[in-house]
Amino acid sequence: APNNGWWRGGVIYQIYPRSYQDSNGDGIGDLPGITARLDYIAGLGADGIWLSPFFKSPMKDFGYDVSDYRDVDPMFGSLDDFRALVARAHELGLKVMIDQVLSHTSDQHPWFVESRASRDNAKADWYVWADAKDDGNPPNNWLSIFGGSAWQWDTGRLQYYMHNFLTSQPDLNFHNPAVQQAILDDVCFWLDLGVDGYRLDTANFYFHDRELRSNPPRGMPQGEDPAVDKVNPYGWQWHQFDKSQPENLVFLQRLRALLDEYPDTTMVGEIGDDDGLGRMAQYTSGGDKLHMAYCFDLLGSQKSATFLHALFSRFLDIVGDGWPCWALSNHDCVRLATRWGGPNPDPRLLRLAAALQMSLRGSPCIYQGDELGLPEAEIAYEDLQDPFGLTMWPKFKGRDGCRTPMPWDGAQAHAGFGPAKPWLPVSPAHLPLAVEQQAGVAASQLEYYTQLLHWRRQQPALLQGGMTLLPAHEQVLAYVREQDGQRVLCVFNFSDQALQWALPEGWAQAQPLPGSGLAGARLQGGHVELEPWGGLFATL
Ligand code: TEU
Ligand code: CA
Repeated sequence: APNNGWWRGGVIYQIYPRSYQDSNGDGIGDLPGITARLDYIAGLGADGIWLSPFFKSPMKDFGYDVSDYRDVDPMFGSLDDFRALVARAHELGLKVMIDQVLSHTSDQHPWFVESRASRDNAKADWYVWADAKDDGNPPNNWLSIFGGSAWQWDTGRLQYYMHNFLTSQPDLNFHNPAVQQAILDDVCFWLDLGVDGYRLDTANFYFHDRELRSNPPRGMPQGEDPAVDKVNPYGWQWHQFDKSQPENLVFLQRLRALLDEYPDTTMVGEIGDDDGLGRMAQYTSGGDKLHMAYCFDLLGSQKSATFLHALFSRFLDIVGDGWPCWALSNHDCVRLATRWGGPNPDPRLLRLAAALQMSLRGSPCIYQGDELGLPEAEIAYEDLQDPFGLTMWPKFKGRDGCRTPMPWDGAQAHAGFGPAKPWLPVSPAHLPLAVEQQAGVAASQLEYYTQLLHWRRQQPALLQGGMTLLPAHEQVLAYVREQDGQRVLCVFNFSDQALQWALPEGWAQAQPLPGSGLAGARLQGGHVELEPWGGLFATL
């Protein structure tokens, strides 16, 4: 299918339904609440939304444990509420992508209830079952991302079943053709409801190594701070999926063939992997698998110009005809403002991060609230809801801190999220940063994002243009984007020092490209005067 849909360069806005807007006063966000806020998202300048799961679920992993792929959980509303949301979004010119959690189901999904009932029922081979080793131990040393063995002993079947996350998230056996067909049918259901695409949960985990080979012992790749290192928080080893990648690619081609029957639809895969960039490039190449994929490289705590240069240098070397989605936050990691900005994030840094995200080759994904510059919320242990936080506290404080209610109006109860006490506390630090407190305020983060997104739509070089990195520099990351004769020089000072940066060969006549809202830099003779966390866009 042609690689020129809305998604290629479009801005995706991620919504965590539980925490966006509560319309019926149960303290939990819901679909009608989202529908009421779509004009805000359209006004911001997003092109599409990605809704995290709202399907029937016991909510052990807050919806990433699905017990019915074809229905809305009553706490979020009904299928009719979903139809109304899609209709309103399309009225506003917003595309709608929904999460698809295909690699595992809830243990309360009827498929698993049947599968675990015996060793010879029709669904017996729909999950990954294995005998204990002679000593009664699990078949191998695979680990769950949520800690501990990836194998759970089932007293019914007297066998282990595999789970990459909670024990209540048993892994589907994609090697079974009947499973693939059932999954494809469920995906089709939402396409027929008019969705414009999918975010695919753990898109590299669908198949496992059938020979159950143990992972080689490996150290934990260290980020700057293992507690928030997204690549491999707990010594987890991605290897259980390496051997089965060829089958994974074939399934992605089957998924793509299905979507190609629905015009202008798209998929973005979530890639958690040792080599996220490489997997992203592989999965989005050839126009016959995923349209886009995001990896965790910008979801860690590293932000130096040196780190970024190395990252984008490798990206450009390997991406070929692939297409990345650049996320700076999501519902699984510490919010950007705190992760990169520390306890008192410098607003200039947050603006620079947004300018980076909006000027890279690829499609940007904004996590709800990052347009307000929200810091990570402090959650007390007794308020924790995320099982990942409970089991890992205090080494990893869980994911609730990035999932607190969206602040709409700091002057209203619960920041305007809804009439009832929300399921997680609203962060007091978010009240002065709420939408109402920033809308119309010239120097606010919200107005900056709005200006930046609308400006970006007028820059073809940024939407789909090529990208050439300029030589590495200790503090300054710089690259050129070009398309149809428009060349844009992007210069970002990823340091807290003021400095001068010499214009590259051929750019002596550079002129500022106005209108982005980015500040803190000016052209001066043959160089750029950069303030801390300052940057500029220039053209010839
Ligand atoms: O996340 C996959 C994944 O790798 C993350 O869980 C991440 O590594 C982990 O949360 C450490 O922070 C997806 C969803 O985004 C996540 O919310 C789900 O918990 C997970 O899959 C299971 O469905
Ligand atoms: Ca509600």
